[in-house]
Amino acid sequence: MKILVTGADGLVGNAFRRISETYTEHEWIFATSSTCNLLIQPDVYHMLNVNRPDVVIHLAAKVGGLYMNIDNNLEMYKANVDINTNIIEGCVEYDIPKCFLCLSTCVFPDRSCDSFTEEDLHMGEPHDSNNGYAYAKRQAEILSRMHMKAGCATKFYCISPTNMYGPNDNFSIINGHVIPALIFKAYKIYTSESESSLPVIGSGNALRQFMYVDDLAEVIMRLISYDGPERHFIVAPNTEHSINQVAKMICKSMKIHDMLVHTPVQTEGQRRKFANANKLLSLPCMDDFQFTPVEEGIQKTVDWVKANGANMRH
Ligand code: GFB
Repeated sequence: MKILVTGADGLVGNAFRRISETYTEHEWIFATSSTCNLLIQPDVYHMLNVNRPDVVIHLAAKVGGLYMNIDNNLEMYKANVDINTNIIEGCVEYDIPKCFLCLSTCVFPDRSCDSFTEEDLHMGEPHDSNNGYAYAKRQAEILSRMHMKAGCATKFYCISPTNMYGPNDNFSIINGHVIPALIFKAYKIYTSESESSLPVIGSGNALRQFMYVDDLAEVIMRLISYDGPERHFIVAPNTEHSINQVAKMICKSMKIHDMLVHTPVQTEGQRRKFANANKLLSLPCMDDFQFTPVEEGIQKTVDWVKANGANMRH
């Protein structure tokens, strides 16, 4: 198959560059912001028309952690609606057989009491800290579903991963997600050989399901030949960790003092957002699949940072 990956310079995009070395039977096209500006519709149409892939894995997005979203909800909404609409309309225009759209578990209704499944996607307001990003991702699910109802040739699948981390992440302390941000802070302590404590924003009691990014690439490759009736899959391990627990794991992996200092903050976002991935995990193609334990994923990421510290995005 000819597989076109958008957002190929990002966290998940680089995981597909790695996994392409295993899935050599496919022809891979890696699209980045420098090869195609997804905000410009004619450029997107040209890319799809020239390449005519069998599958589009659409990963590109304007994305960031809690504190980036809070201050940029309008931009996050507008940019992601435009990017997703151009890709979806382009796939329909050129009858691209399959397209995987990457959503996120943060787009689901803000319900920290119990868990949610794919069917809950539109059943309530998302958390206000990231409603721009959330509604833009929900729009992609709606637009693709309506095109399929209208009889387009493209089969669209929505993939909702939980919080991810790994090599090639955005390690920005301001815009990054919690694990890369904490790893960057720990790396600065490690390189300065100081005894300082690791700064954690807020109480650190929020709970999250964390997934090592290569696991998502493996899951999507297992779904690439899926031909069943389902169109939306949550991808998440059934385990939750508090921010304080992962902060301690980061200190251990970085071999620095595991003392944390908590900085007071306006909001810590959602206290919990437990996503139920049983629909995916019940598929035969997932029989022998194991998620990477968080301790192991964090160690791999810390080792990557120690080896690539100078070039990492931050
Ligand atoms: O990963 P994160 O930025 O995003 O934050 P969300 C997770 C939790 O970590 C919050 C706490 O409770 C933060 O208060 N935290 C502690 C920190 N220290 C830090 C730090 O140094 N940096 C950051 N960033 N957090 C995002 C959504 O929500 O989830 C995005 O805003 C995206 O749209 C992503 O979908 C998956 O998990 O709260």
